[in-house]
Amino acid sequence: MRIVVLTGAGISAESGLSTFRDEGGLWEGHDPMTVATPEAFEDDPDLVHRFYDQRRAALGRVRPNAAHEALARLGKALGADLYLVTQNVDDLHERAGSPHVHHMHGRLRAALCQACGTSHDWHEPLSHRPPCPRCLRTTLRPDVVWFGEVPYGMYDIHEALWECDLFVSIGTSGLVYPAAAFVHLAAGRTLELNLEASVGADGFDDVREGPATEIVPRWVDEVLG
Ligand code: BJW
Repeated sequence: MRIVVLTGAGISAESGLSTFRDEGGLWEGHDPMTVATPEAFEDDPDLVHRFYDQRRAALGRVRPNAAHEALARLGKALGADLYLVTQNVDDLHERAGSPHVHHMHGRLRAALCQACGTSHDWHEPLSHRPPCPRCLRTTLRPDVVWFGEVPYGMYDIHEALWECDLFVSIGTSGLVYPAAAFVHLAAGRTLELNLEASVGADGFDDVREGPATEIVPRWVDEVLG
């Protein structure tokens, strides 16, 4: 059985990382959505760098939870039959042991040089404008996908959706496209796992509600029999 799993901020919530739109999602009094745009970066790069530096630093203080671990178990059992795509820029799937993770909205632990286009693994702050290790210009930005930019690897995702027997969406509000439309592109059955049904829940064949650390391991156990 070929399965595509899409994850969103809700899967990392119980690890201690804030979601974007749930209560308490404010950052320094800003709606996080207002800093996740190229225009915000152009207008106030210090503010945007600070936002991402804080989130990158927070990764060192959190750990994968039972939901990430269950998906890693599924990935090891299914091999190429599991396509795991995440909107999250954290690295908790990798740290839980998932063999392949497609980060459609980029990664916090990567910096993209706007001058030479190179993406570098990056664990340090960017606020102090370090030089690009390749071209030495001080033009690094977080290698994440902001509104108005094209998510990474869309062709591969579409291909996986067209060929899947099951599409499972975990912990995402269904408010951000193109991820919100994946349910309509999936060839197979569709299942939503969320703390509470999302705005797009009507588009799924089945919906299960509850915290990810409970409902994801339960679903994985069912799949693995
Ligand atoms: C739990 C839980 C627990 C909590 N257990 N669950 C069509 C129609 C309308 C608009 C558009 C459209 N197509 C494109 C657009 C424009 C735009 C868009 O979608 N705008 C909307 C606001 C309307 N989209 C874009 O600009 C995208 N680009 C694009 O479309 O390019 C064109 C193109 C596409 C494809 C091919 C060719 C061309 C880019 C979108 C980039 C989004 N970037 C961000 C920031 C990334 C960097 C960063 O992290 O800072 O991505 S925004 C932010 O939202 C982030 C997230 O990945 C994304 C989704 O958020 P998510 O994960 O759903 O989090 P929340 O907070 O919204 O929800 C949390 C959920 O968890 C809730 O449901 C809770 O219930 C649940 N939960 N605790 C289980 N314990």
